[in-house]
Amino acid sequence: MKLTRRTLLASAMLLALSATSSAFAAKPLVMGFSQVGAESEWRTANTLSIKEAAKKEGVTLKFADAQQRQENQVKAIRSFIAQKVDVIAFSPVVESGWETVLREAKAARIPVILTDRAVKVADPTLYATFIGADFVEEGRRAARWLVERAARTPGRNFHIVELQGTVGSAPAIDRKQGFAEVIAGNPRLKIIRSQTGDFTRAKGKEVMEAFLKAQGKQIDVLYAHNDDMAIGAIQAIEEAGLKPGVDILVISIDAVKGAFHAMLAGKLNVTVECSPLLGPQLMALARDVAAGKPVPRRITTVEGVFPAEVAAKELPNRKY
Ligand code: GYE
Repeated sequence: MKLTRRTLLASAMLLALSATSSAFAAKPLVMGFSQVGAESEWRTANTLSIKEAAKKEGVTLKFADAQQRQENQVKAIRSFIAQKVDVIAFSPVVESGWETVLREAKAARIPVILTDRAVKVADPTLYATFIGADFVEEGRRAARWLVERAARTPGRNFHIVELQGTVGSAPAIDRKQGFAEVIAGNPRLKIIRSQTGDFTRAKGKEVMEAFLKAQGKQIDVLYAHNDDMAIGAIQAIEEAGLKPGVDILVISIDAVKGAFHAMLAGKLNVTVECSPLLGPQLMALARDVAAGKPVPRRITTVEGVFPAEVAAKELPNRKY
């Protein structure tokens, strides 16, 4: 073949074309994600955010729901390792007991990203990064609202009952700690009962019923580690013939739409925000981690506090 300018140009174009198409044909990133469960409105929004972001970013997502059980998460992670996924991400139901399976992922050279909840491990190289909220600060914010509220009625004592999240989970441990830290300085604020409601409405209601039976009219404040438990407890308070939000102040965390509706009905006094919309950031991080790029060790989500007074104005802006 005679090499004319034309044939040269045509073959150059062909080459360029095959280069781009092979780039397009590049294997999509495969992520194994082990989710805690479907225990709350927050979790539903979180799952949706992850699934939508994966779709949008062309990430092949292998999604497993652990139904709030650590052993199911360990099984899921082992199966992701066996399937040789590119990245493993998970939201650990509890903080401890992850060393063995994380070492297995490391041995298989599969990077791990923690989302939402943290783990306690001695070896920091067992995961690449953690993206989620500062739960201790959320607990502090909840308590600060109460401290301000109590300042309006000098001399009055506030007996608090606490509905804790899942035993051993990072948000339950940290939200308890942050709240306790702030009320410690105020002798008028005292926790008289504290028990887990496992982050669900049903359990929140059940435990609140028990609190009301045991403590009756002595309860001034309910502090719930999430909105769903608060919403369940609100029902129990009403069934006991009391007015939630008035006879018993109700404070919770997450700021899901259900909490805004409860605030508009005058039954919830304040909710501290915890954003479940981690999907887009997670996918971006996964690409970087899989490409061996350096990423920050900890990415903290930015959040606010919504007292009932701003509920009507804020509700139309809420995305979850
Ligand atoms: O607050 C709760 C959910 O880990 C931050 O888990 C999350 C918590 C959230 O069940 O509603």
